[in-house]
Amino acid sequence: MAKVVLFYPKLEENIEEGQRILLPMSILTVAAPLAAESVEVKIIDQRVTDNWQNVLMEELKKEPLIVGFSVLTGKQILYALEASKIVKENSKAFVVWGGVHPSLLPEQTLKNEMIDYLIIREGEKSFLELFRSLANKEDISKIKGIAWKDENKNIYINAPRDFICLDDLPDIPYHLVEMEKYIAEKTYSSGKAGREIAFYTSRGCPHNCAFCYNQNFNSRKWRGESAGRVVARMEELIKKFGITSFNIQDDEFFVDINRAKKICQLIKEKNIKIEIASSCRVDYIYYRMDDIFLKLLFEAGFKTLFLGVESGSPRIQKMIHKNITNKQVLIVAEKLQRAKINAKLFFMVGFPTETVDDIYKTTDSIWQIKKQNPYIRIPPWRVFVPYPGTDLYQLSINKGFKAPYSLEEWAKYDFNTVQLPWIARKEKIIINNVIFFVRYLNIRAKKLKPSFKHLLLNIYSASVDFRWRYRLFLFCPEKVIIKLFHKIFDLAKSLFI
Ligand code: B12
Ligand code: SF4
Repeated sequence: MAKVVLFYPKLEENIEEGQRILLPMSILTVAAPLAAESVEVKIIDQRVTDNWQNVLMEELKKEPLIVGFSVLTGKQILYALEASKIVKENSKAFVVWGGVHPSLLPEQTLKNEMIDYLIIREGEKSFLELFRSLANKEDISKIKGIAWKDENKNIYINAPRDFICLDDLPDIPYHLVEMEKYIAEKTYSSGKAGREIAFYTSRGCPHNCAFCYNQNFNSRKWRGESAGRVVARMEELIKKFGITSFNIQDDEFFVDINRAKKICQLIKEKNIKIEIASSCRVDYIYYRMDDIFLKLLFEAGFKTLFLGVESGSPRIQKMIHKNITNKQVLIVAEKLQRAKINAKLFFMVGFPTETVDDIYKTTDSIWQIKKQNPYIRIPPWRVFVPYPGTDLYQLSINKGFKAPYSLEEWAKYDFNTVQLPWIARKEKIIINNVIFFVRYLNIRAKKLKPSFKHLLLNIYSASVDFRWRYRLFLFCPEKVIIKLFHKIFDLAKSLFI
């Protein structure tokens, strides 16, 4: 029978030693229905495959019917294009792209001559049907959720497919990947030794954040797997791979609060000892979770929650439809502290129309939160990148942002290269300095081993408090010295350890 190769392209040029690599769930789940029908599937994850070109070439010799690629906006397009070119030049296989980027910009993506077909949005059913039709040389014009082009390069986008019921999906064929490559030996939440894996229990999100792909990709529709099945899948991973920690990657795990409660109760009833980290909206904790619920969460293993705060400026919060307030964030931080649940608060900067004053409102809000709970972690701010299909993408264009016009241009697109015309030189300096100094706010939240370096870091981080308290981010001459200091220590470490 015809065979299929599924390729997960790199996301960035270099993968650092010890860097966490998450399961390529997008292609594993697409492989599931094929594997259930005994179709031979080979997964190549470029991030973990040495000599991936040779591996791909070997697979092409076996004449697969399709080579499928999973593609997010940004650098992944570049690597997907490189590998698609190899497929086109060395085989007769059809090249099929799926994932967020092709789903958001199907016409522009399909114009590229390396690509034959696209799967738009969820891929499990559409890809299986496309595979069957191509294998049997049948008509594809009625397959829902795909895009294709004829000999004259006319592009056709078929009718969309309804969302899939997650409980109907076949088991994930973990045997198709080398699981050890995706099991982290430290938990993301507590940093303790363990065996952690990325885990998915739902898709989509009903909220309307103006920068988020959910507005378009999931049409703001949330779909959850039933509690029983979630816990059964956790037990399978614990049994087969010795997993002790689950890093939930759902867009929003807690949309159905009763399901979340049931999952926790099941974990407790079955006496499953695990750690869990997941994202959660601030307002969910504020309105829906009392101390009893948070105690249940903690007891079930939820030791860390990731909260998207994004901005401390009420104007920006409103503009991005975040629907939360700084007061809620403070109360939630306190609630989580009481429940002994760690919180990581995520912020973004560089929104269109954002001013220096808005940025300072965010630094003020971080300072308030840290004063109340120094153990709250604030990862470096992310710089806003306009993604197609979102409200802010259109606003960004209106404000002078030049959108990429081809797939090749999108391939160069990431937060390091995107030029946001509304960020003037002064804002840029402030943003870079805030991103640099945010790590020193976290130092006291870490339990560091005593050492000379950490003594100095502790002393220095105390002085950084001044910057946060008095908004001193424009002129930071000591940054150069600190960077040098870090370099010297890293060099000394590499020479003597
Ligand atoms: C895990 C994750 C990562 C991982 C990488 C993924 C991995 N496997 O290692 C890490 C942490 C490295 C990461 C990095 C980034 N990510 Co990310 N990430 C996610 C996350 C949380 C889960 C992805 C996932 O596995 N989903 C589950 C699978 C089942 O869904 P799926 O991938 O959509 O796949 C389905 C369909 O798309 C389709 N499909 C997908 N691929 C294919 C391939 C074929 C052949 C077929 C037929 C079908 C198909 O079928 C699948 C099943 O139905 C998503 C949000 C989310 N919950 O999905 C964000 C998300 C994908 N990330 C996003 C972003 C923005 C980033 C970053 C750019 C962030 C940043 N500023 O650094 C970076 C860099 C990525 C890049 N382009 O360079 C955006 C994507 C926006 C976009 N336009 O592409 C998302 C949607 C988050 C968001 N809310 O904005 N990310
Ligand atoms: S709550 Fe999170 S997942 Fe939902 S729309 Fe907002 S950013 Fe996206």
